[in-house]
Amino acid sequence: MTKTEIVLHGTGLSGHTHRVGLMLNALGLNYRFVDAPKEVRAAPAFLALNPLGQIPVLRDGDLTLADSNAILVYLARRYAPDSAWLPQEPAAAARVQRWLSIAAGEVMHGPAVARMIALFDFPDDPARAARIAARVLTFMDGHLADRAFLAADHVTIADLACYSYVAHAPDGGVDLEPYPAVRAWLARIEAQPWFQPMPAFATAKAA
Ligand SMILES: N[C@@H](CCC(=O)N[C@@H](CS)C(=O)NCC(=O)O)C(=O)O
Repeated sequence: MTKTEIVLHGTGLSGHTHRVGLMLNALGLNYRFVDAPKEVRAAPAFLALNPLGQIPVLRDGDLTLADSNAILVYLARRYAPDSAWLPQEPAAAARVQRWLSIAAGEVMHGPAVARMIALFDFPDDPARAARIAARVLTFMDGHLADRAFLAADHVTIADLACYSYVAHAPDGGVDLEPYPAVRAWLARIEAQPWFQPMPAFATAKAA
């Protein structure tokens, strides 16, 4: 890679990768996508980038950064420092951080794990994932009943962090029908000019 190139290592069916791809699109940044399925992630070259063996990994010149939410924070601060993607004001920043934590906690262990079990034979408890999904979606639906976006009155990295696995909850058998405010929020994200969908389950089963 060249000194100035941005490279995103991920897979087309990874929601963690998708949120980073959305942010790169939103910021208008050119990048090269490198496919990193299971066997690539287990190889020494990839483990040198992220010893946890997880995607996504972002490389930006000399910087190598793992963890999707950490990457969102980096991109917002590095390429849009005065923008609303990640506010500076303490309470507003904390509201964004709360949803990054929910993305890594309840959204991961609920809808994301339900999808991983259904699509990739991930060894986990489907009933537990369904329970956590119902809990977080009920909370999100109430929260979004009188709000357009999760952490502010405009899109922030909190929305990107939560979008992909909530939108693809039905892949894991989690019905979004009971959550109208969540569905309206998904539609608002999908209406953004930088939005690109994550490939649907039908396209492959290889993440
Ligand atoms: N906290 C990490 C989690 C990333 C993650 O779980 N990635 C999955 C693919 S979507 C992965 O690489 N799993 C392989 C593994 O954990 O061994 C992040 O937000 O980037």
